[in-house]
Amino acid sequence: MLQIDLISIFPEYLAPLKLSLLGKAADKGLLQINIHDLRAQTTDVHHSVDDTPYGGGAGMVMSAEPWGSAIDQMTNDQDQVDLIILTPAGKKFDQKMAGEFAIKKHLIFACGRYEGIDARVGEYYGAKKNFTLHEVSIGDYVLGGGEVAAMVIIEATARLIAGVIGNPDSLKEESHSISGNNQELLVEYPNYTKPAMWRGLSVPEILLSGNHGQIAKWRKAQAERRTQQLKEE
Ligand code: JD8
Repeated sequence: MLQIDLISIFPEYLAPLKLSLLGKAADKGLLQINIHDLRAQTTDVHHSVDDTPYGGGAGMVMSAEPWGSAIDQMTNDQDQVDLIILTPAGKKFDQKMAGEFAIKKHLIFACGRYEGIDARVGEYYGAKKNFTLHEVSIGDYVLGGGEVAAMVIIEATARLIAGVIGNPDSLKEESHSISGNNQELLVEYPNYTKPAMWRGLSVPEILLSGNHGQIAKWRKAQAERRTQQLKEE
């Protein structure tokens, strides 16, 4: 069972993780999602979590402590932990990384705000033998914090866990998971459903033919065409 812990100063932002597919998966005991308020780990009367940056500059940086006590509280020196610090300067998340996270035992997501988290938090846990540190970004645009990124990663990861999505076959033919001629990952082919005619638009004849061999060939060709098109854009 995959244990997922998330730490944030806006825990309510992460509440959607308890809904629908992930909520049901947690009910089925396929994964466990725990959401933690960083301020619960602060000891000062103002529950402060940030301070001015050494070396000057705009904005505030998140202090290393309470992150230390928050992470220590949910880990020990034995059990393997994968600590994911979200940052726009991180390694780009993709389907391959989702597959790697889906077979882990314990994922901790550090969802920062302000200008980010004091870099020594990653340095400290990156040096611990039972920790693997992942500094991850979901894309080349700037968000206000790590919460949304963590939810994207958890949605993409959790649905790869056996039993989370109803029909595992649908995983096989998904974007970024079907391979083309030279094993390159393809995006999905276009899908259609009833009615056969909608606002004057018809469904490609081949899909109504019942000829599954020809349909599979057509779908692969569509996936390759769209993949190539995206490359040229
Ligand atoms: C974590 C604080 C905000 C970022 C000053 C705006 C991921 N793909 C992504 N884009 N942005 C993030 C991200 C942004 C974050 C934090 C992740 C913590 N911020 C900062 C630097 C500029 N503000 C992200 N994953």
